[in-house]
Amino acid sequence: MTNHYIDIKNADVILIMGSNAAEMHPISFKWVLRAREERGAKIIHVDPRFTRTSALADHYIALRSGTDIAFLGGMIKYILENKKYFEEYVRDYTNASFIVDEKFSFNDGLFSGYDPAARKYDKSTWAIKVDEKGIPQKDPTFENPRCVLQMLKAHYSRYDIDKVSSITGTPVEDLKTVYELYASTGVKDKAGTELYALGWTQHTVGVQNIRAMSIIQGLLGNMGIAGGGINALRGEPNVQGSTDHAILSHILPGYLKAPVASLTTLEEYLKKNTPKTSEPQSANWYQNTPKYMVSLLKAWYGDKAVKENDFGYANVPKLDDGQDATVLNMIDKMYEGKIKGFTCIGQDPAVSLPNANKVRQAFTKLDWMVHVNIFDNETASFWKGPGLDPKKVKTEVFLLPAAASMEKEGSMSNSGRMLQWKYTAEKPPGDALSVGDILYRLVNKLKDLYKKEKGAFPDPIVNLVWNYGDAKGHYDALATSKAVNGLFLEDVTIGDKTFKKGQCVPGFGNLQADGKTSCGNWIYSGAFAADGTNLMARRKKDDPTGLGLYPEWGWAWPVNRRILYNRASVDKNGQPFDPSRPLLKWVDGKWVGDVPDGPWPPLSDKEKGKLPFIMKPDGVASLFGPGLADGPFPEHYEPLEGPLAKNPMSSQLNNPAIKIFTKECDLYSGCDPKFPFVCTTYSCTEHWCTGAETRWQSWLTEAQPEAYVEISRELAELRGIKNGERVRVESPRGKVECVAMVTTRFRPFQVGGQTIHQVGMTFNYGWLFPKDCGDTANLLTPTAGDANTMTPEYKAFMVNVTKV
Ligand SMILES: Nc1nc2c(c(=O)[nH]1)N[C@H]1C(S)=C(S)[C@@H](COP(=O)(O)OP(=O)(O)OC[C@H]3O[C@@H](n4cnc5c(=O)[nH]c(N)nc54)[C@H](O)[C@@H]3O)O[C@H]1N2
Ligand SMILES: Nc1nc2c(c(=O)[nH]1)N[C@H]1C(S)=C(S)[C@@H](COP(=O)(O)OP(=O)(O)OC[C@H]3O[C@@H](n4cnc5c(=O)[nH]c(N)nc54)[C@H](O)[C@@H]3O)O[C@H]1N2
Ligand SMILES: [Mo]
Repeated sequence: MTNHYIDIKNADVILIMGSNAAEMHPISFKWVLRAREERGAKIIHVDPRFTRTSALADHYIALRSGTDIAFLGGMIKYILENKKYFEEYVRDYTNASFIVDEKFSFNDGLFSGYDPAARKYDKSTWAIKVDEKGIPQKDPTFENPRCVLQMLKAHYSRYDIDKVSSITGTPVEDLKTVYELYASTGVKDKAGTELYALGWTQHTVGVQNIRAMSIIQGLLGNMGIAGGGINALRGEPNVQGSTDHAILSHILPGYLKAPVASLTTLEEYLKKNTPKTSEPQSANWYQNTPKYMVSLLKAWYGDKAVKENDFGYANVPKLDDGQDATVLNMIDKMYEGKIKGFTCIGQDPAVSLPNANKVRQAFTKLDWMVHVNIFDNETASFWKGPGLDPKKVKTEVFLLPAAASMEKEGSMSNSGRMLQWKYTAEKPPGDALSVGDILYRLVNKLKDLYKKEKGAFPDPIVNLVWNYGDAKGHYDALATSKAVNGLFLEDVTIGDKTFKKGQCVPGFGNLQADGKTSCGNWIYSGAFAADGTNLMARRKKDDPTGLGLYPEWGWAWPVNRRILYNRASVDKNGQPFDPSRPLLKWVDGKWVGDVPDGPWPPLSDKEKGKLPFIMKPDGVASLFGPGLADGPFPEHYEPLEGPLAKNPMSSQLNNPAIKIFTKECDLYSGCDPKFPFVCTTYSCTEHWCTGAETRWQSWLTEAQPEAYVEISRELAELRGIKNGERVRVESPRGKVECVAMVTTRFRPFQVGGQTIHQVGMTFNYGWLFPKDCGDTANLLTPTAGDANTMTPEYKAFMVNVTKV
């Protein structure tokens, strides 16, 4: 979230699109309702299915799965053509006035630079024109037809409301309602927020869904303000923490880029990954990358990391150039037999990953699997699953009993980037250990082994700092957190302050690029005060701004800033655009309110003032965003499997930049009459994700006992299916037998003159337990992912539904 949970109460219009917030994120929804109670906020829910979120919204608006860019493209057109945008903000704080390079073009669904053989773009023409000093050329009058605002207008002029309606299946009147209501926040004294989750991310155009909304929020001046922002409601407990700490293959902790093989020295890595700017008033925060990277290497390799050996950079595993090591590719390689061992901690991928038949087959190619869990599940027991003969599966599985979350101490990071310290409530049962303890012991064993046997390249293991144990040899969460926060390795004087060796680094502004500090994750630096006080454990309820920032409750990254980009909430003189919601204010030479996004004075100070979007090299929000794999402007493409044979927007049916998998089990139906219905998947209130945790609870399985498919009354009639009857749901990749839930929650869509039916299933069930509860919807879903992140397209694919 750019903002945080409590801040939702400050919004005037709340657009929930891509999430079932009431059922999946009840904490966020409490503040949604508070906004309506306290300030009369309007709530809009845009979702193909009517849910408990819809039931409490002022406007429930239906759209066909996978058509959000068309919906939002129409909104961008509406905002631009009716001049609903916040002009001052757009001119000064976004790249709307920047001039786009002449070589950039867009034609019939393709941006310039497309290579059809590689299914990739050469992005060199997606550029802003710069002057001889390297500063972006601008036209603040917006008259130049090549300025971003005009290019945006031209691109979205194609998204007229009738066409949008014929793609999304949303009635024109409903589109108008949303466009008018949401665009009403493009003024100084109104704030609009957006809440999304998987309804947006789980598509082959997932990132561009979010980009489309970022453009809208930029145009309306809704970024960096109280009650605004783009707010990803994160899923698993601490999934925010897991991404911050890089439990992902393309980044290092704190979102530093993962090194690739061709960058063989630290100097090359830093040169490639430290952005430069010529914009005089840009803070270009990532210019500090060397301080963060060197401090990270010091945290990992300690005394063994010295300038002479590149601070141990050679020890860091490297991706091959261009390699994508995300999960769909990992399973694909496993399926090929190229991966021998698999460590699976707190997951049930046999149920949660797409094309589950492929995943389960892939597991049979492994020599071993280590599974760390609090229960057995379909992954740990895959070898005795449906269709497999245990005698023929060679994989050896080790199931290690883990402590559950309430049985261990540590920090949890919520969606609002807030870290809260929690304590052990109960000892783990039997031999169960926390995952921290398991990893701590495992690496110690590995170190012993490498010390003894050496091996081809022992340094990364042998030299790793691994002092995370307490006196009794147990994993110590507090000591680990301090290492993450960062420590002074020598006495260091910064400005008028001297820090002693061994003290905690009180914020990333103090990190050094010369090896005098260590820090396991720069964005978490400051979670401890210099004297070692754990700020994540704070529980003070003061709220000086009245906006719900509660600055002394827990600690939020970065540097306890509660709302990102908050310098965009003030004008060039540092005065709040909306004095009734003053998030930040420049008073007598200092900032009052939230922790400002950088200490500098307001922008009107031509010498020291900085632009508000400090993480961007040019200091402003990107309406033209050249960084993504699939285009600088979001464009509507149909899902990889959709009901239309032709994309009404262009000749490109699907996102041209996605990877197509080609194993024999990677079957795609295209627009095939054998699979006529759109299917989407989701979770339910009563279960958690795969259900591997919740299906063991008798009261939850009583409430939601077995797999079901939700179908509309119209479809039920068409297929002669009655509520409660058993049906077969089938895709080219598999089938699931389950109960039909005939409901008005789904309604057919009118799309391009045809009636399109959509159905929905949860992915909460597996064959293991309870007996005969059915199996996962992921037996149906395709191995297909977003062009940028590879997040699977779980939310839109094609099926058939027949009575058993
Ligand atoms: N009770 C409970 N709570 C949970 C979870 C759980 O399993 N159970 N899971 C947690 C996790 S890990 C996560 S990631 C979050 C997920 O949180 P959400 O993303 O809110 O959860 P989903 O159930 O996937 O619901 C997403 C909604 O998107 C809709 N949708 C489908 N396709 C589209 C589309 O193309 N466009 C739009 N606009 N909407 C679409 C679906 O109908 C559904 O209502 O929830 C978390 N909270
Ligand atoms: N079709 C479809 N598929 C989806 C989605 C969808 O919307 N549709 N959503 C996707 C999303 S957003 C997510 S997050 C994934 C979730 O997919 P998974 O992460 O595979 O599923 P979970 O059910 O959350 O698995 C949690 C496992 O962790 C175990 N566990 C619980 N607590 C602890 C603990 O303290 N320690 C350890 N070691 N183990 C523990 C549980 O017993 C369970 O086996 O599914 C994805 N798959
Ligand atoms: Mo999730």
